[in-house]
Amino acid sequence: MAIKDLPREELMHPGAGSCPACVDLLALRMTLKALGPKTVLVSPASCTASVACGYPKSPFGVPVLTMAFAAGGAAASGVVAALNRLGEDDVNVVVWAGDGGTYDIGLQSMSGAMERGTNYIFVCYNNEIYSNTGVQRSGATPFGAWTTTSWKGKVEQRKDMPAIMLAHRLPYVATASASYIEDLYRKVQKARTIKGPKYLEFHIPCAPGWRFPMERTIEMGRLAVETGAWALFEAENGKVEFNLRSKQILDGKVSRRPIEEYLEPQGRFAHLFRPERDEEALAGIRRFIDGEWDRYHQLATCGIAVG
Ligand SMILES: Cc1ncc(C[n+]2csc(CCOP(=O)(O)OP(=O)(O)O)c2C)c(N)n1
Ligand code: SF4
Repeated sequence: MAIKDLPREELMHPGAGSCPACVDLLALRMTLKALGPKTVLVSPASCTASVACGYPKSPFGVPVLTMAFAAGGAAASGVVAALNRLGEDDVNVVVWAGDGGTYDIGLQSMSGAMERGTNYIFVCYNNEIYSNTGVQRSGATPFGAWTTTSWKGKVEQRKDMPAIMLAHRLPYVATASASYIEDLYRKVQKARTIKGPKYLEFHIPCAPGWRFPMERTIEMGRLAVETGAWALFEAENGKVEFNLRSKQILDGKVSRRPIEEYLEPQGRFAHLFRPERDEEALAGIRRFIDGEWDRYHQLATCGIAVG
């Protein structure tokens, strides 16, 4: 679907108290367009929750349950159980959590809800940091990135949460990016039609947290995909298919752009380039991304059995 054909109805209204150019809220606005008004949002502590709970100025046109940081999956289980009791079987229940609320503190309640087969969509908007509390590292922060708790650059690699979700044998797992909004919209629409637990993860460049000019936000998301730092794929019943540019890279039709094109414009990686280039760290990042693409080849060939 082209952007001009998206539904006109807005379920997120102007005046939201996020940073200017925040694509977390762009992705959420598009998600609500794809799901429609019969949707309940569960929002664990995060930037989104801060925007949601500024009563009476909440911008959302759907009910929002702001929730304790760790409890996204558990709260969604409760909402789904209540709706079932009421006989309401056409309401979308969506957790909208940051990477902190997904990869780290929210992991056990999300994993439990997935394992119980809860009929809901868990969206991780991954800005690769705890942004709401001032840019701390998370399990999704990439190697080498500056944060206030990794001020010499993070020394660990990020977790692979989509793979952890694939190992839960979910009927639908997909990654997307706020910079490829039609693809993101399509994946939300697909998740809506599938019964059971669905996991979506959206790549969300964050200008203040990653330290780049806000007008480059969409470009930064595209560079992540074009350099292979972020991959777009979806897995229905364990069968993995890569999408758009990521598919072209996987099929060998285009090459990945040099990773430096993505890293260098971001202040969080400035120490890798100035006062002089840290060739060892950059080579480590290149090796890691190469390894990720070797695994993507295997995933696309073998998939994950669901049963
Ligand atoms: C148990 C608990 N610890 C810490 C906090 C403080 N806190 C609120 S939001 C937040 C960061 C959330 O990070 P993330 O989930 O990545 O979302 P983002 O802020 O990036 O939108 C933290 C640490 C909290 N609310 N509850
Ligand atoms: S800190 Fe980042 S994720 Fe949070 S509101 Fe600002 S731009 Fe959005």
